[in-house]
Amino acid sequence: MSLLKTLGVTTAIAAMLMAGTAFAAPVKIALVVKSLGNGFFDAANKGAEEAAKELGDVQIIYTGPTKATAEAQIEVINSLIAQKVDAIAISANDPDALVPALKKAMERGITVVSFDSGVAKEGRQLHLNPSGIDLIGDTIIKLAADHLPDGGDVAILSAASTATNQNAWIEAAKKVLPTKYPKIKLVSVVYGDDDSAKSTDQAKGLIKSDPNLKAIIAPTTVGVVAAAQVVTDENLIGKINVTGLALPSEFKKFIDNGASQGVALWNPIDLGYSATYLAYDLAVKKEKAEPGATLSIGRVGKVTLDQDNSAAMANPFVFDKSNIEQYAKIY
Ligand code: RAM
Repeated sequence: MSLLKTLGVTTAIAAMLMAGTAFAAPVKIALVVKSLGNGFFDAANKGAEEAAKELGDVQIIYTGPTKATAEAQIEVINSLIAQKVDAIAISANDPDALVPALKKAMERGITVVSFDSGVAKEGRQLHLNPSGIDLIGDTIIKLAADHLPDGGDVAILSAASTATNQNAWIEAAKKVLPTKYPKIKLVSVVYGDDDSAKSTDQAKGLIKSDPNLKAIIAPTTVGVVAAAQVVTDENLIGKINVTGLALPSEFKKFIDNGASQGVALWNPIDLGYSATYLAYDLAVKKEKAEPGATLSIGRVGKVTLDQDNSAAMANPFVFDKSNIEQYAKIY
């Protein structure tokens, strides 16, 4: 066989193999969450799996650390880089600390998007917020204020002290407090790290330190359950209203027993579905993340990226006695 012919055959085989790889191998998308064992992220993973099924050639790697810290997430990211995943969709425990690891991922050709809790602009291609930050900030205060016509002391039990999303919502809440809710006094903000035991201790501490406390606002699905359990156990139902952001399936019992008058959230399944869809479209180069771009997200519709390549989905829903049962069956 002449050299030319040999080269031709080799090239043809290489091309066939490459085409084979491109079509046969699934697109590996890692859904990296703040911490495992959190029902909110399990629901988001359901949505990710739904998107994967719809897209056809996607493998979801649902992963995250056991504790909601940035250091632990960096380890997860480094291992995903070594595994050569195609995309990472991450909910961040810190906006800045993850940037170097995620930059490294992008330099290796891995698509990086953040969802739920964002990464600073340099560390991701786009960020997907579940809803508008100001709207969530206002909603969490309103949920407490609506049941306090005479005002009173409220406290916030948050997730990790570095969590991008909770910190942004708390800032937004503080902004509207003096003008929209002048009779509501925010006495303290504490952090339970999305850890059930720590959140329980923090809720107990809030109650102990302020005998006039009227509401605990926990903008975290983990913290809100812990706080409502403490209020129930300490026979404070009717005295302290627990509110914030809660997963209906986990929280229904506290609406039923009166520890809470109502909570809010968005659909976490849709959030995971959308994050996966966007990560896929960027990874296969179907879409480009740039300011002003309108991106399709399957059955959820479309989002438009702002100047920071961020987008927000729908308004939060409020759950109370009238509707929680119906939502608790879904997520
Ligand atoms: C917890 C997490 C998550 C947040 C929800 C509301 O599960 O902190 O990031 O979006 O609460």
